[in-house]
Amino acid sequence: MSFGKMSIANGFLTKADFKNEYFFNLEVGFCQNCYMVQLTELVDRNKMFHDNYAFYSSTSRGMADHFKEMAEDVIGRYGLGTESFIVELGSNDGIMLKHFAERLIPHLGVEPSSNVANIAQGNGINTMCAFFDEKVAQDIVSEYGKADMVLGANVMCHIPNIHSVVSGIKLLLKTYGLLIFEDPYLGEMLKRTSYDQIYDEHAFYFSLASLSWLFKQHGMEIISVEPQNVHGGSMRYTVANIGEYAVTPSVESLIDNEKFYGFHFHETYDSFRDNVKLSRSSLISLLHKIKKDRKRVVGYAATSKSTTVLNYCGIGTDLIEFISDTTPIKQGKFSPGMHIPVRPYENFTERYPDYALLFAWNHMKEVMDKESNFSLAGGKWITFVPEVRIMS
Ligand code: DWN
Repeated sequence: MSFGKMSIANGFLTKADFKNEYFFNLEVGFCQNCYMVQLTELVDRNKMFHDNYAFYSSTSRGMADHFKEMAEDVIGRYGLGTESFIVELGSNDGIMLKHFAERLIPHLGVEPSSNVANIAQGNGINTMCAFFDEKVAQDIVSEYGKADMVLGANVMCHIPNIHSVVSGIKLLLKTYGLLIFEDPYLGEMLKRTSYDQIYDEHAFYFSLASLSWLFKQHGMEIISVEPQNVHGGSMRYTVANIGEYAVTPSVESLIDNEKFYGFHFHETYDSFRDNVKLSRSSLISLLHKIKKDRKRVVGYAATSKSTTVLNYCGIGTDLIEFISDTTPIKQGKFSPGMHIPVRPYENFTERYPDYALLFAWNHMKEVMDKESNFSLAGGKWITFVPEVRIMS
């Protein structure tokens, strides 16, 4: 399915940048051999991850809590301590690794965007600035030795050269070592029609079927799966060398579920495409109706996901006044492609709009908890996941 001409999801720009803005064709395909759903055109990684990367993991309170729980869970479950060595891929500003650092557990973050890597480093979290691959894995082994555990949250699906990454992880891990990672789950994206998960940074949309095939090529297998209630429905996978650990029943159960829901057939993706088109037309009609009624709409959170929605639906400043966001690096700039102004969060609270279009729908609870005054003032929320509606 094609979403047409698209900008870099986190490519927030100044007016001077407009004339040189980069576009690509955002399209996803499904492989009937390996069951992978993935982008068909990839953007050069240096255009996405660099010294000005606009996403700082620590912008959500809910995600900070989630990664604290994840760290505590793996430390407790696998008895990690000062003799262990763990590596996190795509460690961003150190939101998870800090919990290992606090317990003096030897660790290393590998993060390609230097601005966020520097924050982690400044907070005493051992971080190297690099795109992880087999060569980097070899360098880490030479300097630190093999790892007990490799972690990744919202990173594996970002890396197109996935075979080099898996080879690197295998090389880096001890024989009994574990890879534990989580990413948005394809099943949730299909169920919720959350097509906004599709953007340049997300090269893959993983299912258990596609990942099992992938890891098998490298002598590894998924030994457990655990659904996570973050980022619109994610899955946490634990992966080991084949035969080293017992495979838990969670794996068979999810395989059966994916078969039941037809993840192996292109018809499933055809239905998703139809649902996406319906979602687009409903959102456009709703916003036009609101505009006709002369009401104000402001976007809430300039998420990466919003770039897909705004460009695919052709929503510009004619329908949305501005987008409010808490990240300083985005404020004062314009949204990729549609060039909607991104303003500080305070611009939202100072003069509430009639409607707020919630781009951070994945943080719904956190947002609703802190925005009760908006509703009290008569403001209404618009969401588009799982369907377009004004929330009561
Ligand atoms: O995979 C990825 C996910 C995990 O994080 C990355 N490729 C990039 C990023 O995606 P995103 O930008 O869609 O993430 P979020 O967490 O849905 O949105 C973050 C943005 O929302 C930040 O710019 C901050 C903003 N925000 C806000 O303004 N007010 C977020 C919250 C919770 C808020 O209350």
